[in-house]
Amino acid sequence: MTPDEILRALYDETLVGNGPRVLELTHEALGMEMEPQSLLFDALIPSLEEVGARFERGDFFVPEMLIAGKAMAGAMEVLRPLLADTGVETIGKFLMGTVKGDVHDIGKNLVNIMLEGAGFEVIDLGVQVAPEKFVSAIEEHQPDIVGMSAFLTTTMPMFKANINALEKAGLRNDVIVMVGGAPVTQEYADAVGADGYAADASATVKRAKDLLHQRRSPVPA
Ligand code: B12
Repeated sequence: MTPDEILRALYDETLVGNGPRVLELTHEALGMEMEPQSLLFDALIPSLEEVGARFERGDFFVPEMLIAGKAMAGAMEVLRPLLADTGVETIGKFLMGTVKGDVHDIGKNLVNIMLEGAGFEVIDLGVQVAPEKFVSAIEEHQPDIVGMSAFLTTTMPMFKANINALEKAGLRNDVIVMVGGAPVTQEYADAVGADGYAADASATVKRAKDLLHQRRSPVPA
């Protein structure tokens, strides 16, 4: 197969949730020295976008979304070490979780991989993370940045609930809060009082580094 044929097949097989074939194609692509980033951005992510579009049109239902998500997650496990292993020094601690009520974790996991690749130590609290859990994990791990992921318009309000919980626990000024996820916008992030927002994993890395830099070397008054 040519690289273009592999990308096309990865897209198609992810779309129909054929996990074993997606894994095979991923290994085949890496064997041909194709870039892991290309597999992600030229096949796997566009395929999940199409899954979402079909779900919205009523052509796909939850089971189709689920198997497509699983197929992508399988490929990501193979790609993870290649994307994250850059041997760079630790530049900061990032605590990450998907908010309460929300089980979407593929976007969050991708952000984690990129952050690790950029030198962040990432502590992943998983999905359905309640405000109390964010609070206790901040107390335990003392991260520089807390990331909250939400993929549903109905769970986005948890950002505000989490931030309120941090305020109540007296922790709000100790951490930088970043929010993200498919339906989240910069306006929404501003409205809930987050310090940062980013639309994708590479923008998250850049924004996280900028925010950390600002925090560590504040502009003199
Ligand atoms: C796969 C999937 C599922 C899987 C999730 C599997 C998993 N382990 O994650 C399953 C089947 C479980 C699922 C369930 C549901 N889903 Co769903 N799902 C999707 C789908 C198709 C893909 C999501 C995804 O992983 N995308 C791939 C990643 C890479 O997305 P990404 O946005 O590019 O990620 C980047 C950014 O968001 C950002 N980012 C992410 N997190 C963070 C965090 C921080 C801090 C920062 C800075 C940045 C950041 O960086 C990421 C990487 O570049 C989307 C469609 C879509 N277009 O999003 C629907 C979608 C999100 N789901 C939707 C719905 C409605 C549901 C259900 C309610 C369906 C139902 N009736 O049960 C349930 C809810 C379950 C729950 N309580 O959470 C809707 C949400 C609509 C809305 N606006 O609220 C969508 C948009 C589909 C649609 N078009 O209607 N879903």
